[in-house]
Amino acid sequence: MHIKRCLACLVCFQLLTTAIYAESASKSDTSELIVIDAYMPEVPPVSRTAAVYLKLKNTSTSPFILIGASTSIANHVMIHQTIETQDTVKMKHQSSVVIQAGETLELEPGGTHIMLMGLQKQAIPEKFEMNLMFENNATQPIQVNVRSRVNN
Ligand SMILES: [Cu+2]
Repeated sequence: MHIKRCLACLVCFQLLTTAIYAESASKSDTSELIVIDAYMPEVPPVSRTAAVYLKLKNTSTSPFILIGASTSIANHVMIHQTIETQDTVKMKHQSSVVIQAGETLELEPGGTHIMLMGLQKQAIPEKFEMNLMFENNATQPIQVNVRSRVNN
């Protein structure tokens, strides 16, 4: 009898955790976030860093907050902001970027970008996978095209 009750508890507990998981999964839905033209300008083979630019269109009614990204071709990925003063260009780490409901955020040269650091030494492919991370455990896998500097 005691064992039976324990089993019932276990089943109940599993149902509960499944329900909690399902709820958080619906919050992490990024289907209403459209990624447009994600690209990385080609860098020389000796370079250990590169920038990724893209547009993020939020077609939902609530904001998305980009908090980071990851990719297998770099050891470390950060959100950076370019700050231009009279004679210097600096890059500053930014912990998050908000994409407001209905807005399109442009990560473009001279502004906010995704910085790849510790690039892997093997040749960088023409396109690679990156995973965007948002608040509420939301993620969005994207494909980044490497863009030749000569042709563009
Ligand atoms: Cu940077």
